[in-house]
Amino acid sequence: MKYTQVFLGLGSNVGDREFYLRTAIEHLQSDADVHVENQSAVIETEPFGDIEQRAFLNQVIQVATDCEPEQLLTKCLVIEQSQGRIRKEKWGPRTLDIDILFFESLQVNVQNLTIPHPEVHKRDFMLLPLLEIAPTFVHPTLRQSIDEMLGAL
Ligand code: PH2
Ligand code: MG
Ligand code: MG
Repeated sequence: MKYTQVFLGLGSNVGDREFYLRTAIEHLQSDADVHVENQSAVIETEPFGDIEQRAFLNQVIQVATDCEPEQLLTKCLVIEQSQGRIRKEKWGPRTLDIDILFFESLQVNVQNLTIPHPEVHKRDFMLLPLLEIAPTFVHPTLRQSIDEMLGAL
């Protein structure tokens, strides 16, 4: 069985933020098709973008999976929903956000899924945790290391 190495970005800025991140990882661990291989530290970050919201907790985890990208996305959305996420506006406050940042070096561009995550290189709250658990990873289209992307911010 071919397992793909995937990096997932977790974020929460509503309610018991630590609980939501921990529960997200537990859900992924209990999924037979997903193996959680590494976890960054949890960091508290100022809201990025034009939003006045509570600070986020962010974390990046590495998983190995034999799922296709869209299957994995569906699993992530189901977990978000199980944690009470309600989507009203884009970039609204969220109990739990699980974003696929990288799916090894694969590129995906379908309606609701773009991989690599189109903003990953602009977001220190994704790059700093990535630097911790995947310092040698190179962005498959930008061809920049995590270090280089952080340096460009
Ligand atoms: N997610 C967003 C928008 N802004 N800011 C921080 N600090 N952390 C996030 O996870 C985040 C954000 C949209 O997904
Ligand atoms: Mg997000
Ligand atoms: Mg998301």
